[in-house]
Amino acid sequence: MTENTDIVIIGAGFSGLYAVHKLRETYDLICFEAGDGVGGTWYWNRYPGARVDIESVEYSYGFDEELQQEWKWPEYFSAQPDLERYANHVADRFDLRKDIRLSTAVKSLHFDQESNRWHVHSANGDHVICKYIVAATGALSAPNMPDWPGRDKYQGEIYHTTQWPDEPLDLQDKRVGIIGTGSTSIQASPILAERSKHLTVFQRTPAFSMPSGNRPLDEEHEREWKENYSERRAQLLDTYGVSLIEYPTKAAQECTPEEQKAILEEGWQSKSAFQLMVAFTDVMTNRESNEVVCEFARGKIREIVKDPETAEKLCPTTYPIGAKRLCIDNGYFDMYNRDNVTLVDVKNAPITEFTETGLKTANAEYDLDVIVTATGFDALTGALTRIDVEGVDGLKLKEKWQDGPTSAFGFMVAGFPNLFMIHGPLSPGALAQMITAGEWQVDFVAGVIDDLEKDGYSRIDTTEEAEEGWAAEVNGAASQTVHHLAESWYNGKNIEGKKGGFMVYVGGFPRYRDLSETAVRNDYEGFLRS
Ligand code: NA7
Repeated sequence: MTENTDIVIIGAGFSGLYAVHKLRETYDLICFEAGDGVGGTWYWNRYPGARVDIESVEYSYGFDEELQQEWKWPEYFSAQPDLERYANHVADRFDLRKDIRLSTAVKSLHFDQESNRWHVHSANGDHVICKYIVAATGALSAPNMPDWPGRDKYQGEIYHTTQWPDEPLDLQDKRVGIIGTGSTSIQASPILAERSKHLTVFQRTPAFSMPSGNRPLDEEHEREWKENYSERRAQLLDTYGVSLIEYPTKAAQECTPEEQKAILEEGWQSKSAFQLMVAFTDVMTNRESNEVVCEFARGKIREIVKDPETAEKLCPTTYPIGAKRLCIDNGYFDMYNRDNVTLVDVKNAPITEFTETGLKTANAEYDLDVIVTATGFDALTGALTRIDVEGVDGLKLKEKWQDGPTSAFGFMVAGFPNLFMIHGPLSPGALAQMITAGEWQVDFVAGVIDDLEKDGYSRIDTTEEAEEGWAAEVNGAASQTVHHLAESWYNGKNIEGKKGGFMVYVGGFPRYRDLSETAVRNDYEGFLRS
């Protein structure tokens, strides 16, 4: 059966849920969600230790005053079950489920340029014709699973951290191997080490990490936030959506070594995630200042990890701090002082294959009962390129993006009319606070759709010139920072063969908003309406 609606929303994560709430005030819509529950990232990532790295009082919705007053977060940095509970609460409270089809992955999106309508097919056989697509598909939702040979012959259990089983795993007598040392592994490993007989960590690139300072949410702190929520939410949009950081006034070189040390020590103890990245005004823009912070963070690793050889292996030396996502941990480095944890370097001796009993690297074999792949994501583009998206004249999104993603303001791609991305490639999404920034993006898209309807247009597209202009803005901003000096999911270098440059806009959320809103105000400069 073919159905007709105004808007199809893809994804019932935090942005998708808000898009359902916002857009159905005016339009008919259907939201497709691949998972069998809502919450997106916080539905899929249920590995032990999964926890947000931004304080929950701000990493939460601001669109409804009663919701934000009534909801109580138990901790400063919420664990996955609390975030999933919150997503479910929001879905129920605003009666969103009636427009959401769970367990329904979108398989293809084809644009019919005669009727200016999208044809949406799901893996379950749904066929929906709609005018607009809102792709709230998530920046980190397409898992990366390196395809070493021999997976079929391995007799043990394998779990990607995004596909963790619902039932608790009994690991007590098991030898567990975890591949990867990004944020996910840094959160999961200390817990796996406690629960298993032995944990082997396979590390390709060591990570910078600082203690999260997680603790039960202080009532005074909560009250203070709740009393000032409206003002605070507005302020969040003037930063990256993270207000709890203390912003510095001095560059590293303006401080004596003693002052530097005192500031960094305070940052480390600050109980505020990411403080090291802004310890000085120029940490993210000046390589020398950045190195001061790197050396401080390495010093902490050497202090915590008792075995000097392991400590050295854990010290990042090949990229600036903050250039890859800074990790936040609860006892990660200390874990290496346990007798049942081994660190294996797979940079110099890479993993080559699965064996019947475990993993083989270029110089050794490891027997493992359970292998955990904490190998990250085909970030920013993967969720959409894994769908067959076809725009005008048979143009496939995957082909259009084969040398790297293009977009105007991270929300539209030339040749794919009426398709709007939330947190798309080249938007600030992945480096902003994603709930607040997502609410802003959904409101912005809703405004564009309202304008089109009001003015009687049936189609909006952007142009290649606009995409080139935006690419120049994105690259210009990235080149001012140290971000381009690391290989990470920000630039796709974590995926073998993935092309393209830096995929996140780091020119600041206020500038992003200003440029996007100015384009709209200037009669949709860079866009074609018909
Ligand atoms: P990340 O940060 O991309 O980390 C993935 C890890 O997996 C990282 O250490 C990778 O090493 C490692 N990896 C990936 N492929 C391989 C292969 N083939 N061999 C060995 N090691 C490999 O993903 P996370 O899930 O930890 O975090 C993603 C984001 O979620 C995070 O930034 C937060 O925003 C939340 P590499 O560093 O590429 O050498």
